[in-house]
Amino acid sequence: MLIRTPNDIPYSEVTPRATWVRRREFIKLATGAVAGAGAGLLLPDGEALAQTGQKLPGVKPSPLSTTGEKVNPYKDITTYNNYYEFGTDKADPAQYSKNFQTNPWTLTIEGEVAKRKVLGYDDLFSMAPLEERVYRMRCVEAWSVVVPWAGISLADVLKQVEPTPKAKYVSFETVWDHKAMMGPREIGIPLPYVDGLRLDEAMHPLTILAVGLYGEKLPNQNGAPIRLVVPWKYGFKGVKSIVKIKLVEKEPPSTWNITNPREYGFYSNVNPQVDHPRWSQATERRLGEFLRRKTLPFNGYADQVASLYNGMDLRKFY
Ligand SMILES: Nc1nc2c(c(=O)[nH]1)N[C@H]1C(S)=C(S)[C@@H](COP(=O)(O)O)O[C@H]1N2
Ligand SMILES: [Mo]
Repeated sequence: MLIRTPNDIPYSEVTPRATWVRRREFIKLATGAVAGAGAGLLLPDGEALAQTGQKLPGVKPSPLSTTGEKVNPYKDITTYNNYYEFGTDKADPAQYSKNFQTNPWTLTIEGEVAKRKVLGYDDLFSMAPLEERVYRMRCVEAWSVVVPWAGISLADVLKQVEPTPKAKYVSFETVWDHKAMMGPREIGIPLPYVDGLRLDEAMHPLTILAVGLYGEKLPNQNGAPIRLVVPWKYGFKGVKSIVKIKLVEKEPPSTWNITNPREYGFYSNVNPQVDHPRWSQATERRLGEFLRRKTLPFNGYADQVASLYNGMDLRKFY
């Protein structure tokens, strides 16, 4: 069984955190019941390890990380993307987002809040501790990926703007950079890309604003410099490159719901029992794997989040 390849060495020197995640998973496997040829797959291949080199200092591991699953290689996470503003093929965002400028960046948090804030990129790091959250991510198109995000708790950020009693929902808006991005007619969805959460979903401890992955700043194709991550919902709720967060009274619009309301609802919780009108949601293909996996209710986070939806008919509120 191959444990270490020469390619591991430069990688471990660049990003010790990511290596730690990988090694932890390896140890678990090597000492557990699972063994055999499959174990070699746990280590991403050397090709996968080229990173941006923009290390994020002080990323602390979080107990809210998903354990017991192989983290996908950097290459899977950064070359198979949905970011329609840069093209609708999975390889487009990595290729066409290179000229997108994310520095300087301004994030405005406004609406039903006592303390409206206009934040620069660096201000984010003073709002809440930067944590590594390893999450399973499930796209509505039935593929999934495990990502070691670096991010901050959205709840910590929202508490600081002091939502008013009228605030019931939170809306998120992507930048629309006409110079670097395509237009609505070319990609078939209205822009800027928007989506939202109920306030209690936004305040849930699993919900984060991600600024990095594998211990480094987010690559443009993954939503640099800041994007939403809600691991129990379909991936499209994860608004990328956010410029505005607005607390509002009524359920905010969502790009996919506007585009096709029959296929995409507001809640979009991962639910293997409610099929997409054009395909089953019962199983998924994990990037890098051949056999399909069963999709779990709430993407495996039911213990933490199912109570948010007590008494709701999740077929109606899809
Ligand atoms: N602005 C914007 N955000 C977006 C999208 C998009 O096209 N534009 N695609 C969504 C979809 S469908 C998914 S699955 C995730 C993909 O995130 P990833 O590329 O980091 O895996 O981003 C979501 N956020
Ligand atoms: Mo998606």
